[in-house]
Amino acid sequence: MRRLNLPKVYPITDRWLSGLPHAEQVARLVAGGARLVQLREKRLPACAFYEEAVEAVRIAKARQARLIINDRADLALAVGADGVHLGQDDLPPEAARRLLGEEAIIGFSTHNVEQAIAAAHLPIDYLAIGPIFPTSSKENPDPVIGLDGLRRVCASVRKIRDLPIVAIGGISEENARAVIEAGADAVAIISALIAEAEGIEARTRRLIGLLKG
Ligand code: 3NM
Repeated sequence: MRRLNLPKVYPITDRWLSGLPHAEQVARLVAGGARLVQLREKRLPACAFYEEAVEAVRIAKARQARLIINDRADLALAVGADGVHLGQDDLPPEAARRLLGEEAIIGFSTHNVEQAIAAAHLPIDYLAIGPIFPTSSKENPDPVIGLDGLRRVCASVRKIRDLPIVAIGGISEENARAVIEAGADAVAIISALIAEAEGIEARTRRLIGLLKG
């Protein structure tokens, strides 16, 4: 399987936190330089999320950015997104792969070393691990694993396979460099980028600049 080339900064949208439609968040994130964005929606009915996702895909494609849909392989397929990000309780990655095909990006959430080791054997393009730090953007988050937990996950997974690793949970301008130095290929971020509608573009550009090189 090819190795996905992940940009270091992987923003995730949140309509309720930002107060903005997903497409508008994507427009601002991409204007700030984001090359890969995930749409995450836990509350809107599928028909409403579908409409927003169609528009978000249009905006991302126009700027050559890639778009991933959280949880829903069916929606990813329906809107022509670049891939899907699956949780432990979603459609299994093998099934999503059958639906979306070899070219799709499939990401998978893990929350401890055991889950990460199991995930390394799945047909996925990147593995997410978290929460690294405390987060208030997710309901019922798993226990925080810290930078030491992240290092352990990176070491264990890479013994099995050269799989890109995305760190998530409580990552900000203050700690993002330490997360990359601990072994993550990328940082996935909600609140530090989009919790305030004002300044999304500038914060994205600043974080990308901080992690350059
Ligand atoms: N997943 P913020 S933590 C969506 O542990 C999500 O898998 C997590 O938001 C996991 O950047 C999390 O605001 C929330 O902390 C990330």
